[in-house]
Amino acid sequence: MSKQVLIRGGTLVTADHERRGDVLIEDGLITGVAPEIDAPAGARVIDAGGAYVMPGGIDPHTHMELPFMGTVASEDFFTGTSAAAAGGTTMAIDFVIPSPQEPLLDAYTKWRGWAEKAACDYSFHVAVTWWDDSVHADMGTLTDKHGVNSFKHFMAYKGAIMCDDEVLVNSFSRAGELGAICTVHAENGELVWALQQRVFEAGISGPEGHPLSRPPEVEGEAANRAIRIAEVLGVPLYLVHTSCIDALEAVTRARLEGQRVYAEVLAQHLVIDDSVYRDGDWDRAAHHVMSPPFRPKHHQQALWAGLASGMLQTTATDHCCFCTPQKRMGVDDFRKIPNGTNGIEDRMAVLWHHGVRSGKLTPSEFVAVTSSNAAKIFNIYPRKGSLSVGADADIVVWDPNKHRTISAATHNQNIDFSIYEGMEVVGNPVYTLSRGRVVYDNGQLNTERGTGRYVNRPCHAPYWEAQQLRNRKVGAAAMASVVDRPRPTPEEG
Ligand code: URQ
Ligand code: ZN
Ligand code: ZN
Repeated sequence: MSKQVLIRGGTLVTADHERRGDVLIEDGLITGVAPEIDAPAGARVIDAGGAYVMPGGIDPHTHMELPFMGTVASEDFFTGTSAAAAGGTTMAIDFVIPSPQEPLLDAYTKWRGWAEKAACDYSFHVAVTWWDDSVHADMGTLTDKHGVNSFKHFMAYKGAIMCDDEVLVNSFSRAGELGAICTVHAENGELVWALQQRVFEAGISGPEGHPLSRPPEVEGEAANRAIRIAEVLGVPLYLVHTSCIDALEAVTRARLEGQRVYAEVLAQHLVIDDSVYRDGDWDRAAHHVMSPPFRPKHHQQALWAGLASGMLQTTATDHCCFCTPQKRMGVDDFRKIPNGTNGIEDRMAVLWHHGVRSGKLTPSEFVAVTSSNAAKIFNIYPRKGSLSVGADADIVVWDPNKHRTISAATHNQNIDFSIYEGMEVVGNPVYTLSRGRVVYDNGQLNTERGTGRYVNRPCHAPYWEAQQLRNRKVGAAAMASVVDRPRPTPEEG
């Protein structure tokens, strides 16, 4: 297979601008970007006339083969990264999720083993699900030796992987020392637990009970709490799957005050609403059981505005697949339905169709929110998320007029349903390249087990020192206001 590829005659789109041009790829890297490049002898030439040439998508939130709620997600690292390629995504940032008391390094090693079968590049956020001195130490080893620069915290899932405030404060502080970023699943797990009991005891056992136990206020409270804890500790924060106005308001307030808060929205929360829980079909409603749940439709307009305005910086899928028989584990009790949906193959097309074709996003903004912003936040730009010379040749050739009707009957995801079943999307990939390999070739999936590589993500040390400096100033000013405060005389009382 040729080690050289020339992508010719397309419109090159980066997060900054669009221009006509050619891209030359050699040995997995971009070696030339120019208005016109002559094809080297023996190079494969891809005609991109009439198409967009963009950085491959980066999905910063996936869960391949996750052991969760008594079962294991049906999508593994090979099938999931293959489906990603079919949809124009060339990198997934997945999650190592240690069980409480499980050493972080043991869990990390386990997940690295699972991911060796991947067909596109990948990396890992590492979840902090418990705390003691060994966790403190392992976080340091993971940043220093294993290229981890982000630590996840689940504020929901009481009795399983939920963090209380003590863990949040310890872990956020440690991440701050290391120059790593903290990410959170922001739902108040105590409220969810209490509401689940009340809904179930009121006689509601079906999937329609799921959203009733996790209203937007439950997400808004946790989002604001995480933001405030990060503010006081002076650490950057990233909220995953921001699904509602309540959480978006907390993010917006913080960002407008200059706090370094990033936020992600899932493609599905932008286009699917909570009516899916009420259409009477148990399986279909259970297919949509994920957390945070799908929301009343009016939240979508705010999320699109958040994305267009820059208050939300990234899009993801939270791809965490459980087939219908697995969902039926909760047939008598919605609290037992494994939480998660598909989406890695559809994110880019859903965002193009509903975002770019509707005028909400420009092609450059599309590239920013599907690839470049995630690369910048998680410190792998411009190696990933760009069309720069020297970058990995992770590229998607995008036909803005290619039609597809999304269906489980034709998708590549290893799951027996699709939350987007029947959705018509115009704008789809024609070619996807993963470090120069044509892994999706005009409709033909050409992925190979094990060709994906683990991507090290260095910490943001330089920017972090500035944050610490600010924090020390804030701290010193606060102390001064207490220590130097004029003391009332005994007479004044
Ligand atoms: O909460 C998550 O992000 C994981 C466990 C996937 N499931 C979900 O419902 N979002
Ligand atoms: Zn989550
Ligand atoms: Zn998740």
